[in-house]
Amino acid sequence: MAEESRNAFDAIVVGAGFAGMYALHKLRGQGLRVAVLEAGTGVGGTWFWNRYPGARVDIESRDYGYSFDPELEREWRWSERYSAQPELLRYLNHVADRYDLRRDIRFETRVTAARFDERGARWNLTTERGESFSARFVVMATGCLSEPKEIVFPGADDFSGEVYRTFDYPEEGVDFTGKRVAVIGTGSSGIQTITAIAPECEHLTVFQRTPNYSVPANNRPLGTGEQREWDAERDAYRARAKAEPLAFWNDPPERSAFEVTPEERLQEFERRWEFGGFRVGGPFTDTGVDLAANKVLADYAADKIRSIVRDPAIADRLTPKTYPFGTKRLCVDTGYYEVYNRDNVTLVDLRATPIERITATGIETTEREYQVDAIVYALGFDAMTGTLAKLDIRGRGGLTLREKWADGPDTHLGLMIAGFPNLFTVTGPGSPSVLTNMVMSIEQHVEWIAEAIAWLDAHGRTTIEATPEAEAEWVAHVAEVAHQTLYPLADSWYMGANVEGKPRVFLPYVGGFPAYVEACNDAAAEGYRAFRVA
Ligand code: N01
Repeated sequence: MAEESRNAFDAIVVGAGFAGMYALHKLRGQGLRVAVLEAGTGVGGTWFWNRYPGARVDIESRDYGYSFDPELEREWRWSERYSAQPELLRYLNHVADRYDLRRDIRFETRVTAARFDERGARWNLTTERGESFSARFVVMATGCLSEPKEIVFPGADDFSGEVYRTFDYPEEGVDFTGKRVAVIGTGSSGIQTITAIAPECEHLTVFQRTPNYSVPANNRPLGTGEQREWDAERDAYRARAKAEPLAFWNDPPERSAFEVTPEERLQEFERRWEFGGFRVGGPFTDTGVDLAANKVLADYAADKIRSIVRDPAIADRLTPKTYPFGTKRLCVDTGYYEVYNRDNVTLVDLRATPIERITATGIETTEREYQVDAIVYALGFDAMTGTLAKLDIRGRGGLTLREKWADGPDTHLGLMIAGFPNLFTVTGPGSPSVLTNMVMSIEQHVEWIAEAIAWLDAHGRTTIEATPEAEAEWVAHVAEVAHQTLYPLADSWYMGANVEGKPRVFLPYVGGFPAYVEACNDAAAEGYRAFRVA
């Protein structure tokens, strides 16, 4: 068979993480000829790449697994309340085996370009190795946090020691015993890395530009009894979770912070802190939308930092002051602040003393040089749009996605883009994605996409794409609901503010999972009127 027909598919899925794996399973089950193109050597997406020490999910294991097959849920046993990266990767490999996914996944196949051929109504894809593929449908399952930020420090290439990035940390791990190590960046990846490696380094120097709020995970082993109880109530639990804005049960607040006495407020904060995780972030109905309510929560968190960190000057440096609580992604930790009570850990405040350059032997700030043997960069990602904009994706008239999104990512429902027919994005900008349980959002997207494809075929249609009008309306709605919250006040990756030159646009949809699902279901129920179907 010629390469042309061998590599011609009904649908090509890009990426073999949670989203791509389910898209393959779902579309293949619908009778389509599907291939998944994956840059890595294995399945797992985020959990394949991010193997840094301490990497662990921040949503409880009970929620962070597929729900599409109750049998899969019943047969898998998580060992901890919050799963660590190796266990998540084992789970995803188990899923790949259980549904025989690997036979349709091409590993080490990095897509570099996708062009829409208007006459043939097909997408032509090219890979880094120069292979060509074509398909009627393309499902971009490329993840929200998959394009790491560049290392921009002058002299970075001159460093003669070891260099690591949290994003593509060595699979075999690194032994830092007896070494002086620097970590730059204190987001979730930095915080988990710092907590994990501090005890083993001879000395650890943390370079912090903006402190993050971090709350305890209160992680613990899970008993089989507990998991059997979950099995019994599984259907009701999943239904309840999907009715929540975050698509997981987060003990939603019922009262305003000012409807209760200060003592009751403190009690509620403490109850949530003891429980751990994201529940700390939503104790009252108004902490996410009202600055005064937010401040009482921020003050409580600052007190907690002061109560843990013995040196008041370090505690102060670790306390966020430039944005409301929860408007940057909350970190969920296991002993993070305690790290700063160790004698072998130094915290450098880069706002006070910025990095001037990396030297052959260390990191030079405006104050002094820190000699280190290894640097771990935890600088974050060009989130939600970076991976897609980096690819050479061309739709109708040769328009590139990069050009189309120059002022911000326009999509309808985070699923489709006007001018890019039959190209679907899973958890794209404008979808709730990173503000929800990603796995539930992924399942909902994949199911919507599969249904749209089935509808097209059943109605003898060839292409579907968002209309510019529907797209403009959705983009305005996404911005409107974001601006009803405090989120836009932070220079976060949610706002695109962590990447120089990126438009300042709130990227995910904050209106909540149920409202979003309703919008998607309505779009399908009304015969895809908000889409151009041909
Ligand atoms: O990235 P980040 P991340 N000079 O962008 C600093 C998910 N996740 O990989 O805030 C100096 O949060 C930057 O400083 P600033 C989760 O959704 C989940 O840690 O820009 N510093 C910041 O401190 C998370 O939110 C899990 O001032 C620079 C850090 O680098 C998302 O992934 C675990 C700098 C980047 O933090 C991203 O997290 C890990 C510079 N030039 C990740 N550039 C869990 O499930 C950047 N920084 C628990």
